[in-house]
Amino acid sequence: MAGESNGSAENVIKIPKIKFTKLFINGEFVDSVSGKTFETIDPRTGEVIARVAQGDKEDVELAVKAAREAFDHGRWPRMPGSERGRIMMKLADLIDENIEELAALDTIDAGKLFSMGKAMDIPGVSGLLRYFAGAADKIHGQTLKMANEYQAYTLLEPIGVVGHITPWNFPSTIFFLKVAPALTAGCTMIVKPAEQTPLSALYYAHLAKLAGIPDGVLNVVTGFGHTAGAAISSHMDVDKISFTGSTEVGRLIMQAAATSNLKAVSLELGGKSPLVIFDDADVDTAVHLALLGILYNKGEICVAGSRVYVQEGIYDEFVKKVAERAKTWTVGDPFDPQILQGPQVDKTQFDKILSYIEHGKKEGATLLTGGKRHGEKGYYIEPTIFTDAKEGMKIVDEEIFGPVMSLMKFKTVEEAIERANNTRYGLAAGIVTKDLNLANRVSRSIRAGTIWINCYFAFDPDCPFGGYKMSGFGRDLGFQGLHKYLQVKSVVTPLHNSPW
Ligand code: TXE
Repeated sequence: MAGESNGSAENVIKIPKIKFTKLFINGEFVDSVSGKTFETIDPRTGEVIARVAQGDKEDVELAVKAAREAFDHGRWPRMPGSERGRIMMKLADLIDENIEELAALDTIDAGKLFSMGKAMDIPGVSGLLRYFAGAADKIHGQTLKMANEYQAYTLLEPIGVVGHITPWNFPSTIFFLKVAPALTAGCTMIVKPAEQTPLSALYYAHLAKLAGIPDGVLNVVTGFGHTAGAAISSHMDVDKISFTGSTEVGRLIMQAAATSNLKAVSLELGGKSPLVIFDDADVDTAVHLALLGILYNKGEICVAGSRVYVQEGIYDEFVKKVAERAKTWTVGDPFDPQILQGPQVDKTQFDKILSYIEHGKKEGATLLTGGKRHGEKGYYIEPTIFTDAKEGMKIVDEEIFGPVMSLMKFKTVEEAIERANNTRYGLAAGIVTKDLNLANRVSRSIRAGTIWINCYFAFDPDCPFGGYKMSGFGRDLGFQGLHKYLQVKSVVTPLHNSPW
């Protein structure tokens, strides 16, 4: 597999040789203590790409020790912010020099579109690094005029050793959503990437070393969640966990934090985001946003617009057009530039999605498009749209994390708001209307961390992102994303001789 080429004659893409498969601890690539490895699979074929070191508790122990030493005695937290920023800029440049190889790694590991990786994901992470690098020398506290003849200032200090536990749907983006601000803050860290997609994280560790990030600051322990992940979240010397993944595991992580050292926790969890389309919307635009909202990254995105509510006046036209457009949506090899949707990440996710589709049929929803696997090899699923869906059905209430849209009709604005909020999740929502007053009113009424009006998936390093309700708490991106890796120290001095 490694070193092969792929794609049409005029667009030949070199599948990268896999260079990094070991744990990265204290600036070195090392085998796991047990010597065990696990397979990472190419979802286009189900074949093994490489065997990767399987980190466990003992390896986490070594990584935490290295990170602790680097935090307690090392240069990184103590160097001027401008110097940290300079090194992060260098890392961003190195990423830009390796865009194709990094994008290809995420394509073979996660089934992501190579074209998107090259144009968006990988340039996005170097942009993210530059955004946070620019903030590294602008971390300020406050001066406080206290009563009673004292004054105080606050220092913003790095929170310490951070454990980042990341999922497989955006292996590069989520790695840097967490690592970039934590580096800016002066933290040291252990990253445990998802077992499905360990390859790009190890490559980033290599680039971090080349950029000059000191040994021990950034450690990557590949392995499974219930072993390596659990060892990080219950570790007494880890000061904070930043997690993106399922709500179920988010709960386990909070429990582990509570029963160990009460480490700080931030969680970005699942979603079941509504897209609400009003009668005055341009139907073609609405169809485009609805399809993008559910099919982008094959629906494996926590903010997927999986519940689409369309007002009754345009419902029939919308249904007709969305079905026509979905049938032209191309599914196939994610290296092919003509393809819009690659394979689901792995067999587990593939089976999970197909089983939700079966539930949808059994529960009385009507299949408008799709509904089965695409092709005979790999984990491809047809873009699937259900009509006659309603709350109470599993396909409407639960996160599917696949290319499956539930389409529902509504009459009034109040009904739309109530149904949009009828979920345990609160990550994002979309609104499509030309009426600004209506858009503003509805956006204030929906309990979700991000509201997109007449757009979808509009992210920016400066725009905070995170959940309400059971979609978690804490924000990635923006200054809020930085502040979760900082803690506040108040330093108090008397204005005159202290009475104490
Ligand atoms: O997630 P897990 P899975 C949702 C989505 C998906 C479902 C299951 O609905 O179908 O979750 O996916 C690590 N202690 N999301 O099973 O298990 C694990 O190794 C510590 C939404 O892959 O939550 C991986 O690194 N860590 C989501 C990470 O947690 C543990 C993205 C995520 O895996 C652990 C992914 C444990 N006990 C899935 N168990 C989003 N919010 O974008 C697992 N992990």
